[in-house]
Amino acid sequence: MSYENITFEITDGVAELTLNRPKALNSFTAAMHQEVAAALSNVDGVRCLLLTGAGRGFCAGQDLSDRDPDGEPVDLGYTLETYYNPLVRRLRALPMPVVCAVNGVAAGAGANLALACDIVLAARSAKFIQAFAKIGLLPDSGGTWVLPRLIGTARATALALTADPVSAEQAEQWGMIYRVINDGELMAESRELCAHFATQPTLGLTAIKQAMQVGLNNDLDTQLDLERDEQRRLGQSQDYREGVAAFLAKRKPVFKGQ
Ligand code: T3D
Repeated sequence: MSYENITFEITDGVAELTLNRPKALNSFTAAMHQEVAAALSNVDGVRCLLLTGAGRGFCAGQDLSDRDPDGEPVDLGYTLETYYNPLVRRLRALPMPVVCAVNGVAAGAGANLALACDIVLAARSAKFIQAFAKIGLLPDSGGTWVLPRLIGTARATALALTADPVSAEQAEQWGMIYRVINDGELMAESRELCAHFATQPTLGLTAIKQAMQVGLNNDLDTQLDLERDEQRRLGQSQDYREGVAAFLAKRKPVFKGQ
């Protein structure tokens, strides 16, 4: 499939998806949503996904020029149900680590899509803005769920109410993202991390991602049972055998993701 609003390439087990409407800070139109959804349904054999944006921004959320304030009100519940919610669910359910390289401003749904990824790296000049309050909306794309969990209710509520920008450095200090990287090094470091994941035991990485996602909402007994069941399953994998064999033989493991 050819794309007009994104670029999507798979190389050596790493899929790189770039939001590519830089003139509008990669804000989402229905067409871009459809292309992202198509790309994310085409990831068989992929062992890591890298999500980033073209140009100076990562993503400014919904393209507001698609909304006509003088016309009939659009059913925003419909657009969330049709586009944003499935995208958040898909990113979290993908069976491989999803790394987000936030190359510039991430605003509105753009900020929360970044936070839906497993690992968020951000350029030092990037910022995160819960822009919704400025146009009379509330944070969507999982913002009201993920933000309090990452940075606590006090900061999450204040950011949502004020739409204050948060610098990448502040986001790292608060635990909202994993790491800040100098602007010129962001893509090389993000690609290096993804290339590393593509050589790792993918079944185990998927289990880690999924256990972490449910862990915060489970009680300890439920989570201990889950760890037991997953460890039992992973103990049957080829990659587990390979990891132990390589350790004992003092050689580098060759993981196949099986
Ligand atoms: O509608 C639904 O379906 C419901 C779902 C909603 C989800 C949402 O995401 S709602 C929130 C929508 N997003 C926003 O409210 C953010 C709007 N943008 C901004 O506040 C600012 O652009 C930024 C803070 C992100 C960046 O500011 P700055 O000063 O760095 O850049 P700029 O000059 O404002 O923007 C550069 C260009 O991108 C500019 O176009 P121009 O003048 O050069 O032709 C600007 O209009 C365009 N742009 C930026 N954001 C959007 C956009 N165009 C359309 N939609 C945008 N969201």
